[in-house]
Amino acid sequence: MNDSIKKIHASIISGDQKTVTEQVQAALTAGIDPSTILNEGMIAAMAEVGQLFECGEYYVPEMLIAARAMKAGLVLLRPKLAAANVQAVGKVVIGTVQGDLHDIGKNLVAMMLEGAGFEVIDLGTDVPSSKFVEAVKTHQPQFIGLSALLTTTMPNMKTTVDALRDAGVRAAVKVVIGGAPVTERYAREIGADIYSPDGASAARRAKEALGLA
Ligand code: B1M
Repeated sequence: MNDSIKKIHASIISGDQKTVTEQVQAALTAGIDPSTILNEGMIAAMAEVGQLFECGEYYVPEMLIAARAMKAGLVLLRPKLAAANVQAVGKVVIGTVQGDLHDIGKNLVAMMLEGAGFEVIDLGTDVPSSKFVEAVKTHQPQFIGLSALLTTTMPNMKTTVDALRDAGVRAAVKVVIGGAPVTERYAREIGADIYSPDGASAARRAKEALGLA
C-alpha cells in the first residue's frame, strides 16, 4: 500500500472527512488509479471499521463518522468511476431493502452501473417491496437491484421478489441482489436471477444478461 492510500485508509478509520477529501484529491492528482483508491484505501478501511465494531472497539457513532468520511471521498471518485456521456445500454432500478439503512455499497454499485452505461433510478434506503413494484411499473427497467447489509433485512429481498411476482411483473425484470451477507445460494433460494458480490461484477453480469459482454 503506498503512502497516499495508507493515509486515505487511516483517515476513513478515524472518520476524518476533511483529510479524506484532501487525500483522495491528492491521490487523483498524482495519477493513482481511482479503483485502487476505492478498493485498497476506502473499501478496505470500511471492512476494518466493521471488525472494530464487531470486537467492541467502535460503536455506531464511530461507524457513522467513518461512513461520512467514505462518502466524502466517493464524491470525488464518482465522476472518475462513472464515465460521462455514455449512451444508456439499459435501465436499472436499485435500492436497499426495507429496514436497512446501509447505502454506501448500494451507491457504489449504482456508480459502477452508471459507469457501464446503465441509466440508474435509485430509490434510496429502507425501500418497501411495494415501492419496488411501483418503480418497475413506472420505469420499466430491465433490472431491479436489491441491496441488504443485515442478516435481519435479507428476508425482505425475498418479500420483494414475491411482491414482484404477485403484481405480475416478475417476468419483466431480472432481479440482481448483493450485499455483504448475501450469497449465490441465497439468490437461488429466493428466486433472484443474479447474485453479485460487488459493483464491477453487477455491471458485468447485467451487460452479459443483455448479450452485450
Ligand atoms: Co452497520 N452493520 N449497522 N452501519 N455497518 C454492518 C453491516 C455489520 C456487518 C457490522 C458488524 O457487526 N461487523 C453489522 C451487520 C451484522 C449482521 O447483520 N450480520 C451492522 C449492524 C449490526 C448495524 C446496526 C444494527 C448497528 C446498531 O444499530 N446496533 C445498524 C442497523 C441500521 C439499519 O440499517 N437499520 C447499523 C448502522 C450502521 C450505520 C448507519 C452506522 C452505518 C451505515 C451508513 C451508511 O451506509 N450510510 C453502518 C456501517 C458503515 C457499517 C459497516 C461498518 C460498513 C458498511 C459499508 O459501508 N461497507 C458494516 C461492516 C462491514 O460491512 N464490514 C456494518 C463498505 C461498502 C463498500 O461495502 O456495503 O458490503 P458493502 O457493499 C459492497 C458489497 O456488499 C456489494 O458491493 C458493494 C461494493 O463492493 N453490494 C452489492 C452491496 N449491495 C449490492 C447490491 C448489488 C450487488 C452488490 O446488486 C444490486
